[in-house]
Amino acid sequence: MTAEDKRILEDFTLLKNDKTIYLDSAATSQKPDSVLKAVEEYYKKNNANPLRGLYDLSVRATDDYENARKKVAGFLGAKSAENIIFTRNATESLNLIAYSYAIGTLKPGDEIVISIMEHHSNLLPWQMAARTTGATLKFVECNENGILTAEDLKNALTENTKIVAITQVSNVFGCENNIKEFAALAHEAGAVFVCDGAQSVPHIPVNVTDLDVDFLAFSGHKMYAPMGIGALYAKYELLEKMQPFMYGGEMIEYVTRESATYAEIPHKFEAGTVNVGGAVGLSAAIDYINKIGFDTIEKRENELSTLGINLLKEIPHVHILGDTNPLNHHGIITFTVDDVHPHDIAAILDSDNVAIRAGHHCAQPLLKYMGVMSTARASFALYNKEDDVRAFAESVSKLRSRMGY
Ligand code: 7TS
Repeated sequence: MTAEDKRILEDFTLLKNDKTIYLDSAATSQKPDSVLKAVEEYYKKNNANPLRGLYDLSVRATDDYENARKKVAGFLGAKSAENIIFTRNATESLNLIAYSYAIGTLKPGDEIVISIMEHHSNLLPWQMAARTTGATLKFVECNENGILTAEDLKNALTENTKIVAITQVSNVFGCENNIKEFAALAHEAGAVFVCDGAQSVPHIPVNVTDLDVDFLAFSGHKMYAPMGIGALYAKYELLEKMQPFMYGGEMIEYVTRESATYAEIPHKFEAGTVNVGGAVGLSAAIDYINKIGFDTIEKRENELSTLGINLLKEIPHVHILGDTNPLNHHGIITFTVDDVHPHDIAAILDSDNVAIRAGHHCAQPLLKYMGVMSTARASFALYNKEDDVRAFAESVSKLRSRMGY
């Protein structure tokens, strides 16, 4: 363990104390103590129902919540805090776009274009929107290494394309799509561009203004924040056209028996009592990322991906999905082993305390397209170290013999 490994591990009590070699950060990350402390401090010092109270404690809770919104806006390079809507997670953010934007704007004959590598959360909302409006859902396919080209996207776009929704980093391949170029193509075709940032925002600097995306969805829990908090970035002129997603308290201005006027953007899209503790935790997670710096995060994750891929390549009967370039994996290695079911891979690795994911990774159409039913996936974050990757590869190397081959 290097001095830097040790220093970073000090920040994560669970990892320091637990025997688990945690390689499932694409599912959810572990949380640094600074995030846990910020949430605890909020509940110990400032907890009240925000946004409606006229007393000091509620004003403090409101300030915590709105400061977290400003922090997210700054982190993503958004023009204003009004561009940020707090949600539970990326899934809710994507559903918000589908319900509040897509359903209100799409007509029969319109087209929604997504890629074959989308997580179900960036697929099912569009299936629903297409079903509801009579629009058509179209897929752009990637090559066998998970590469999606601008040319492929361009060929799928027509004058009927109204929404293009694509992930920035695939949760299966770990590869990064050229979102800036894709968004420009969508705009040329007269469509809005939705970016699923669930797997990118935790790992690379993402600037929504530079990328010129219309919407970006992400989850806090994959980026060192608590579960139950996420956000949607949206351009203001689009938010102005959108209907509320959910209706009830906190999102209204004035209510009569028959009708209501709604609160200003962004509160119009945040019905019910909001998750202040989560927002405070997300804000602390952003502070933590900024303190470490994306340079360090990317460097460590790239080193771990490179080591993992190089070690796995040496093991007979192991097949790695995705780009042959380890630098295009963003801490994700998805693989299969001949004759061993991914669930057995995960169970055997677990007996060596190595925690990985096995299954379809909520990307069933992609796995079908790739001709596999199920795969195993190791995913790394800042707190992983070379020893973790070596233990993982060692365990994988013994899999087949332990299965009796
Ligand atoms: N989009 C992508 C690209 C994802 O990887 C995930 C979650 C989501 C959206 C949904 O995020 P949520 O926080 O709303 O659930 N991906 C995974 C995964 O790969 N393993 O577990 C969850």
